[in-house]
Amino acid sequence: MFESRFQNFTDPSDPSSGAERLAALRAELKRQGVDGFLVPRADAHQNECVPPSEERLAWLTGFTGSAGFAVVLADRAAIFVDGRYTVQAREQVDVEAFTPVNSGQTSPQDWLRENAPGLKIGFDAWLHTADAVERLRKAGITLVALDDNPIDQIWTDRPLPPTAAVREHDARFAGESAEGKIARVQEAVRKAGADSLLLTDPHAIAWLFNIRGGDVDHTPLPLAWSLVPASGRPSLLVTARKLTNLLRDHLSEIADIGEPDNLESELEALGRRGRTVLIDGSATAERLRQTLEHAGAVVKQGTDPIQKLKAVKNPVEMAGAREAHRRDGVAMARFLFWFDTEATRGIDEITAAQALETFRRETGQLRDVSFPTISAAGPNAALPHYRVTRTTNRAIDAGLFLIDSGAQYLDGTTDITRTIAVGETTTDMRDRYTRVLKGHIAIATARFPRGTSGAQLDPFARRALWDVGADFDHGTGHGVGSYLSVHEGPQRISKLGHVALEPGMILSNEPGYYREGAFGIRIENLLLVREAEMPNAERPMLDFETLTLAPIDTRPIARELMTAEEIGWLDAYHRRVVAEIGPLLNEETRDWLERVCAPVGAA
Ligand SMILES: [Mn+2]
Repeated sequence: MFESRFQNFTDPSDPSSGAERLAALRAELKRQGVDGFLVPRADAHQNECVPPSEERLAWLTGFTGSAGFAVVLADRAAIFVDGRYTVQAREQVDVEAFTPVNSGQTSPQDWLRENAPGLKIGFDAWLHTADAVERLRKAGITLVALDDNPIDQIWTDRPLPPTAAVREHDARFAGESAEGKIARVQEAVRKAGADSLLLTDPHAIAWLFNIRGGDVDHTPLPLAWSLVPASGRPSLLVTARKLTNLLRDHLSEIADIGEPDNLESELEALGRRGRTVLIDGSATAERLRQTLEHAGAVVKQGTDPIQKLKAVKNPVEMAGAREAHRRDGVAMARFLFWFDTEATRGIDEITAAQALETFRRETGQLRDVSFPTISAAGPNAALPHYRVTRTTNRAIDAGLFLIDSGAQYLDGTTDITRTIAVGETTTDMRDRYTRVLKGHIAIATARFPRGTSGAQLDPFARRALWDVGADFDHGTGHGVGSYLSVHEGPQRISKLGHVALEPGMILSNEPGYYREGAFGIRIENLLLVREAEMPNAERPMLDFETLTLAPIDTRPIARELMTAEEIGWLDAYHRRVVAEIGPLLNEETRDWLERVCAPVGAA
């Protein structure tokens, strides 16, 4: 009945080939004359999603999480993962071959200092940022850049690099011409005192030139490079076969189009003329920094100015986000109605994920899911980054069911989590559910002076949990792109979110609670920062417009824990959901929506 086009539920790997591949790698390292090798989970663009041809860490170790790092020495090897992935690493990796290490406790450089004093450690300078290499060198590690990545020498069936078609991102979605954006970026380059800006982040390039691609899963990125001079024409280096003649002609009006392989010769040309080139050392490959430096360029390290420009949505993007969320709200309402009807008839996590994707596809506008759906029943929901596979798939039975999902539409990217009561819930579940909801409402209703950072707001989401000695181990919110990545910076609501929130930024609001081995809760809406309407305010104030429109389950609410103001917010939110989504539903679904959105106050 339901199918998935944009996600699969296969078990990605098995640990069995780890030892054999590790032995082959060690032989190759010996041939290249180094004592060890670093294997990051990264490509030359430092993407969160990498194409299959860049999945070297997964190929070598079996580990498929979005962040990880392996160090291979002649007699030992370790895989470093953060707290989110310790369980997954033990399941996916041959722990006899690779010792799992919690990177929150021991960094690769600490481990190397301890286990590899004085050894020559090889690395691929395309895959490590300039900043990361500097940290390792400062820690006293002897690094040797290898021109031929040793893994590529032994990975015989390595997939080819992706060549997905690049498309123009239409002005009616982008809201600003590429020319206008280029002029704004050039101004920032001049302000930074640089002659040229090197762009290696495909998100920035997609935004700047109003193009989108399909080189990685779930984010419409074109893998490409770009150089933006302080004045004159930028260059855009993208594989020719990704462009139609029409798009090439169009882009040629604003940029010099070339092949990605030309990047280093362009950098060398800048170096020969002694130019100052701005790079973001936290995102630019060490290889490119070296190339610039060796060619005689002045390398200026700073932050990529596009991050901030891209984060602040223009009025067209804001209107698009609202439209995308109404459309997504229709799919969510249809899904939640279906779930309420079917949940007691024996469905499982995969069926739920497929059903939701199907309802989204039936909007006729779905380009992709914005990440693999987290469809998690019972104890699986206690893993915040759970991904369902055929092996882990659980039947949905009494308790709490968590579903975190999102969509890519041309006019906007969505990300929503709902936690749904199935049959009976325990007092304990209802208590924690209500505290998570209180945290969600505290963020949604926050008013704050201009200049306030996400770090300052983050505790709002936690207070009701802190009251009972509980907490959750992830940030409260991340930035979201406009038909781009579902995770974008620089703004975020977390302990580390030191960037001031600005009108036009989109953020998620997703407090949670996780009880290992038992259940998990998260309630997530996307928010748009705006100027607050406070006529008597003594300073410029900001607040949030909630973009996401879907019912929040009221059944697991412990009403006695809620204040009148909190109930007032929830009832008003539900009135808005009914008013905006109701007219777009068939009668049966609309009746259901009105029922589940009934005021809690009147219960
Ligand atoms: Mn999210």
